[in-house]
Amino acid sequence: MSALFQPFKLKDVTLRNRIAVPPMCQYMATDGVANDWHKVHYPAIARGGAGLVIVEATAVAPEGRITPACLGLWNDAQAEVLAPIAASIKAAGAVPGIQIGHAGRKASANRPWEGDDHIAEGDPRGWATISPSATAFGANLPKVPKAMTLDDIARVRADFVAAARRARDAGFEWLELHFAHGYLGQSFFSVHANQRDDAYGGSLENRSRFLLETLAAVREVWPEHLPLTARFGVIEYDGRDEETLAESIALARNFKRGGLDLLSVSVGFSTLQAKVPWAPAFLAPVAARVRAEAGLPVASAWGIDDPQIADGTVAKGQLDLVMIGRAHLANPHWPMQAARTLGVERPTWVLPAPYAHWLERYGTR
Ligand code: FNR
Ligand code: 536
Repeated sequence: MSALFQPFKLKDVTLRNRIAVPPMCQYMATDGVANDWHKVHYPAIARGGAGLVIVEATAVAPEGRITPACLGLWNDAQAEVLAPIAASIKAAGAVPGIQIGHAGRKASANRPWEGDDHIAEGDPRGWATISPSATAFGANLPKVPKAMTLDDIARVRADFVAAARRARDAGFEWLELHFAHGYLGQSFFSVHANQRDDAYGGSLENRSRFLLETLAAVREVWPEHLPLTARFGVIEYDGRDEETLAESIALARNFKRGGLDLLSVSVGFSTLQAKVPWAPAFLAPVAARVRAEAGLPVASAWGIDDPQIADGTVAKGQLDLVMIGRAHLANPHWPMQAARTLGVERPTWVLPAPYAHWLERYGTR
């Protein structure tokens, strides 16, 4: 029996299998509002059979967008358009999730196919960025952010809470806090971005503070019966990986104590000095270590597009959920095809009766 096609229960939510579509920015929104593209993209992918579909990084505040075309959830008009998208993912048989975040010093950028760099100074499309410290990421992202005041920190925490409340009311059943990829949450944790000398910088406890306080504040409004998760870069591949991993596992334990239900294990991307060992499923053993040592269910992604490899990560107990990103863009029916490849007998786990009935007779190949 395929491990990948076993259901997964977390809190009161049951996924039909272990395949999750990770958040993937579409860079197609206007003023943070979703449109017809998002209305076709998300249900189309959900229709392919994944258990969970997480809507792309959605900014909790205007200055937290990566690009001017990113989604937002800082006003009710944005939530109003996301509600039917959540419903459509659910109608297609997947659990609707959303990732909320703040891009910090990596915000105010051009779309990947329009340069992938910071919007030039003086261009009215850009805006001032904020980060724990006034240190730029560098290279294509040279803009120097403003170091956040304690008021800024309190305000962004409140923005996360307001966005979580809107996500809840819009019908999302799975919330992911974006604390990864060199954006704001990751930047508080990372010594590459955080040089503060107050309660939010320095020691591991202080560098964890923004993330744990934000989790605690969101936990207050996110329903107890629904999964509250985070994506976090546990490793930078910057040469001090054992130290970073030990700190990350300590943070993961605190996340668990703070009511987090699952950690999506990713890479920090906080420094240009990183040497990421790209290879199929290279992060799975790292995620497995976090899973074992922190005692939290984990999801992970990166370079998993082979059904056997995906199945193996679950069968070996490395991952609870396998995130299949770019392969879903190439083939929205990746899960259906994977089921066939892995010899899963009846595809009815994904097919609603009007399809299943006819395919039983017509054959599915
Ligand atoms: C991403 N990724 C990403 N990650 C995240 O946490 N939030 C996001 O909004 C995005 N956006 C995004 C857009 C696009 C176009 C890509 C390709 C990637 C990272 C993504 O979730 C995933 O981790 C990676 O793509 C690696 O998985 P795959 O693609 O190798 O399966
Ligand atoms: C993956 N990406 C993550 C994004 C958007 C763009 C691409 C996100 O989390 N919103 C990535 C991040 C850093 C380096 C390489 C790839």
